Amino acid sequence: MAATTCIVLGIPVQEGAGRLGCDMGPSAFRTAGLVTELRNLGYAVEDRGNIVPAPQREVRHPNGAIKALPETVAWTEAITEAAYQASGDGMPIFIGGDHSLSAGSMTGLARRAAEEGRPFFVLWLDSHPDFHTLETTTSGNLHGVPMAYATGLKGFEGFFPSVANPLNPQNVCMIGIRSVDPAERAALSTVGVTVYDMRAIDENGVAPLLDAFLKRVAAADGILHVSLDVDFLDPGIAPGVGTTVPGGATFREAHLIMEMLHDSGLVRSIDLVELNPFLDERGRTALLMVDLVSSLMGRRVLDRPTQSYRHTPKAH
Ligand code: EXY
Ligand code: MN
Ligand code: MN
Ligand code: MN
Repeated sequence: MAATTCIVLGIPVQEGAGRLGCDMGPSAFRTAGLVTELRNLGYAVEDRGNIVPAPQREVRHPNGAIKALPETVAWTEAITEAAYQASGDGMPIFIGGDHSLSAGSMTGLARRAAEEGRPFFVLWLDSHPDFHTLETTTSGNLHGVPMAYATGLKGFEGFFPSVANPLNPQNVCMIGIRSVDPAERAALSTVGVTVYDMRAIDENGVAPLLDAFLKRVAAADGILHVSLDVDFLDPGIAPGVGTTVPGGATFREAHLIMEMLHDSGLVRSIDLVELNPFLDERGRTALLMVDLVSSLMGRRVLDRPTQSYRHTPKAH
């Protein structure tokens, strides 16, 4: 089995989301057996507990849509540093927490990739591109900005740390997109992010879309980070998230992506974000996310004995 040590990092942030509840995400992932599942697959696992952002001073932003902005400079710096350190010790698995945490995970990982002299790539599995700046967001919810921030768009100065190693948007592939605001669409059209919306999946299936991207990563000797937002999945199988959008990825589309990622050997880290246990049904969404991680980490379809599938509610 892989010598990789999995470094589990809980980041219980919820201020970036429009609803409370994501701060319970790390606990739900642990309750769903994430660590045990990884150890059963033969990995050494170091659970580093939770990074709990210091109490945030409230700061005001000129964009009136942004409610009292938690002081995200200190918050993001803490996550960035933890991500940088963890990526030097093994495979970081960031368990959130809302998607604003990826502003820190991606910038910390990008710093590590830059030090290794290798290009940094991101596979973004989400119904949203999260490509707003603090000036364009109309909701004021910071989980809608991390990719714009990490790729170095302007409009974050003074409210987020400056980005030392901006992510090249041409090294980003988004799959599952089906909810985009006009400002995001305009910004995305100019920077070269590869965006596969749900129709691209409907017409092609996930395999050729992902295969083309993985070939680019491999050809560039790149380092790949996966950012998996629960709302990538269809709400029918993953209700435990505050921003559900109908028409999402099926169970098998999601697992096929994870199995292909494992086979590629390119993945160095993953974010598991936006799980909201308060909206879930008996841990069903957390269990599905852990099941997807098992596929990412090497469990094969044929390794699924009858009792292993824990997501179907007991028939009686
Ligand atoms: N684009 C909308 C906004 O900016 O509020 C919705 C963002 C949802 C973000 C979730 C984490 O993916
Ligand atoms: Mn997201
Ligand atoms: Mn989303
Ligand atoms: Mn049967």
